[in-house]
Amino acid sequence: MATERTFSIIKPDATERNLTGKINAVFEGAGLRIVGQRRIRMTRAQAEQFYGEHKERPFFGELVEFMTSAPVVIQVLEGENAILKHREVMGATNPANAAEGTIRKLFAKSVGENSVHGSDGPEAATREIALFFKEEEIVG
Ligand code: 3AN
Repeated sequence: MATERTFSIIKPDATERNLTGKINAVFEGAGLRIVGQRRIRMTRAQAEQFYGEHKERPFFGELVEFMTSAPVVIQVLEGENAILKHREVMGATNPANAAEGTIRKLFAKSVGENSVHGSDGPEAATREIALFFKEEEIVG
């Protein structure tokens, strides 16, 4: 299995509760290396572009409001099989369905305010990383 990179967001509900370090500890413990990281306040335009595929969903407005409501930490994670590994440690989208020990089971407040984002495949990872990071900001 090749080394992969994936895109991660520690969302407003988590940064507000000072959970960045605890979440990063889960990533690092799973063998995911944080090779790029920046704390930003996401703009409405960035959030709308990022979640463009969900534009027609009923929760789109709420999602954009939430993602711009407080700072987020954007990250590039690197490791063997990083995309799937990251999805596994995040847990199911709805914390009610998330497995024990996953980040969403431990920390998420609801299906909307669910603490973390992770790319769902290689194409999304490439697209999402390019939206927020320049290649020279990623140091592997
Ligand atoms: P995931 O983040 O697990 O890949 P997606 O891509 O289905 O999940 O959804 C993207 C984001 O949209 C979720 N992380 C969550 O914040 C929000 N979301 C998804 N489903 C709902 C819902 N039913 N109500 C409110 N927000 C939702």
